Amino acid sequence: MANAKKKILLAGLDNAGKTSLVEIVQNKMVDTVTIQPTKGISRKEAQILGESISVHDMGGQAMYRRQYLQRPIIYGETDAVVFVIDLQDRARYDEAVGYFDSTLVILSQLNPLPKVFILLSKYDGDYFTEFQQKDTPLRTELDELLVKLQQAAVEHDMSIIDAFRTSIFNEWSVYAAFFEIWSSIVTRLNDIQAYLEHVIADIPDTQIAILLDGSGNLLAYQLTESASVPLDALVEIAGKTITFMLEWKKNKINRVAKEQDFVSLKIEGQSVLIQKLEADKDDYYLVMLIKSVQLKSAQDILQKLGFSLSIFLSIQEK
Ligand SMILES: Nc1nc2c(ncn2[C@@H]2O[C@H](COP(=O)(O)OP(=O)(O)OP(=O)(O)O)[C@@H](O)[C@H]2O)c(=O)[nH]1
Ligand SMILES: [Mg+2]
Repeated sequence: MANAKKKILLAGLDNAGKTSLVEIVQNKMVDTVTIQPTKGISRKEAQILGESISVHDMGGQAMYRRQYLQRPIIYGETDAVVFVIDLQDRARYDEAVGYFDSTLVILSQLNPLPKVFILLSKYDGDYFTEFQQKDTPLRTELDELLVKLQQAAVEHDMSIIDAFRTSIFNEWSVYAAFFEIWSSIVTRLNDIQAYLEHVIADIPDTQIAILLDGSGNLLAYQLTESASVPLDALVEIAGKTITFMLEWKKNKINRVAKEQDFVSLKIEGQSVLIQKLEADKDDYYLVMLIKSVQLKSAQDILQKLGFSLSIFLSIQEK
C-alpha cells in the first residue's frame, strides 16, 4: 500500500493563527506568549492511519506571500489547502480574500485539484460573545466574507469544501476541523467513521463516542446532545479527553501492566470511559459517555465495541 505522501498547505495572512493550529493538532501546548511569526515555510509531519502527511505552514508576512506567488512550484502536488482567516481582524478581510484569490490562481492549475477548506480562526473572546447575539454586524460581515471567498472559488472553477470556526481555546473545534481535512485525503477514515456509527447505533443513550489513535488524532466520532448534556458541554469534555489520553499515555501506559486498559474519569461532572485498544501493535483509544449506564455494564459495552473496532482496524490496515 505504497501511497504517495500527502501534502497539505496552510496559508493565510500573517498572524492568522496557522502555526497555533498546527501546534494543537500536534498535541503541543500553544504558548500564546512566545509564538513567533513563521519565517518562510515550516514543514511538519503528521501520520494518519499509517499515511504520512506533510503539513506546510506558510508564514504569511507580505514579503513571503509575494515570494510564494512568484514560485508556483511550491504549490505543486497539493492534496488539500487550508486557508486560515483571523475572524477578529475584520479590517483585513478584504486583504485575506485578495490573497485567497491569488492563491487559487495557482492552485486551479493543478491536476487533480486540491481540496479547499477555510478555517475562521480566533472564534473566542469578545468576538465570540458578540457573535452569539443575533443581528450583529459581525454576522453580516462574516456572511459577506464567505460570499466573497465563494465567488473567488467559483471564478477559478474550484469549490470550498467547508468552512469552520475555530479557537485555540476550544481544542475540539480544531480537532474536529482537522478531522474533516484528514478525511478528505485519507479515505479510509470515512469507512472507520461509518463503522463507528454503525456499532454505536446499537447502544442507545450514547452521548459521546470517539476513536483516537495513539497520537491523539481523531479517527471517528459522534457527539449526540441531550437536555442534560448540551453540545457545548460535550465539546468541552471531548476536548479534555484527548488531553487526558495523551497524559495517560505519557505517564502511565508505558509503566503500568496491560490490565490497565480501561479508565473511568469524571470530566465536567460526567463519567467518561476510555478503553485502550490494540490493532496490529498500534494503540487506539475508544472514548465514550453513555447516559444512565452502570459502570460495570459500561465497561462490558466498551470492551465489546473495542474488540470489534480492533478487528475492523486490523483488517483496514491490510
Ligand atoms: N484569541 C486567539 N488568538 C489566537 C488564536 N490562534 C492564534 N492566536 C494568536 O494569534 C497570534 C498569531 O498566531 P500564529 O499562529 O503565530 O499566526 P500565523 O498565522 O502562524 O502567523 P505567521 O506565521 O506570521 O503567518 C499569536 O499571538 C497567537 O497566540 C485563537 O484561536 N484565538
Ligand atoms: Mg506561523
